[in-house]
Amino acid sequence: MPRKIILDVDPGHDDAIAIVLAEGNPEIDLVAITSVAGNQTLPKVTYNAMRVATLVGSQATIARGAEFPLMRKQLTDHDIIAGSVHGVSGLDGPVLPEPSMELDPRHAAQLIVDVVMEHEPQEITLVPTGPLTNIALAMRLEPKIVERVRGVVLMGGGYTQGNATPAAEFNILADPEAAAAVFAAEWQVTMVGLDLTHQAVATPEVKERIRAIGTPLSQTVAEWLDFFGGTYSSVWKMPYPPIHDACAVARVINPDVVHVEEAFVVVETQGKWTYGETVTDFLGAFGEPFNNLVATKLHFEGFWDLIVDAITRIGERQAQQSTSA
Ligand code: PIR
Ligand code: CA
Repeated sequence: MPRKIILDVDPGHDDAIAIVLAEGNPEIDLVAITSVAGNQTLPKVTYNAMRVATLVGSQATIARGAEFPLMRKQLTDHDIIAGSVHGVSGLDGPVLPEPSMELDPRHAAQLIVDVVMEHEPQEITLVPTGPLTNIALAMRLEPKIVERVRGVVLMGGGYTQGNATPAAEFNILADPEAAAAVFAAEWQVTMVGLDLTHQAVATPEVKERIRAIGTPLSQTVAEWLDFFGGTYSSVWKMPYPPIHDACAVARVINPDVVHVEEAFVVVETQGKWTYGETVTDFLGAFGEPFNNLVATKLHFEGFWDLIVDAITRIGERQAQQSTSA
């Protein structure tokens, strides 16, 4: 039985690749896609989510979520909105199809609640790859979702580094109070943070493998990697771009690809210099119960095999549909 997930995203090049992976992998049933302001404004990321869903022929229900963080001021283009990383559209690069579906009329938080409550206990896994505003809102709207979901496997945080500040990763800093609530709740949160995702880099060999698939989708993904790689090397001085968000989906598909360790994780919401830091205690120094799984080691080849396989399968599906049409 494929694992049913809700992807909560702010696309974003790596969010887009997370959607491709979720849609193309047979172990995943992508039930819904929800949008949240993060890498770009809510209208832009919602539009991007719909365009990517159209590109891959997704049947997922799509809903628009939170426009602003719960408490803090929204990060602006100056300190983020990752205009510098993802471009003005949030997903600059190749031309994408216009959305072929309608948005669900519900708010993302309501859709998350409805989907979780309509399914059996432990059937739905939440996979957030943007700020955690929608997830926090959904928890407050219907606290029963906390024990009903199978877990939350999120891209965000880090235990040795930040990227938005020296201490804080972007998705957490974008809405630290929402993140604090999500980490503190009594569900199993798997933190797939920067220490893990910085291992998931698109090297020239990887890009060549993807281009060689030779489908329109593989070309689009390769161009995303080119764009993201360009901004990563100019803004971050990193030679190759890390495909953060796809790592969370990969963890759900195959736990062996993303190794985790138990820890206590808490989000700092008071610190002047450390606001948004995911403080991670692997050794029990705080004497708190280990409430989280924290991703530490990526199986690099296994990860890219999953991506290549997903792109290939979507291509085969689309080729079949165009010959039978
Ligand atoms: C990536 C992101 C934000 C800023 C940079 N520099 C790079 C987005 C990604 O979509 C991912 O979810 C997370 N935030 C990584 O910090
Ligand atoms: Ca993201």
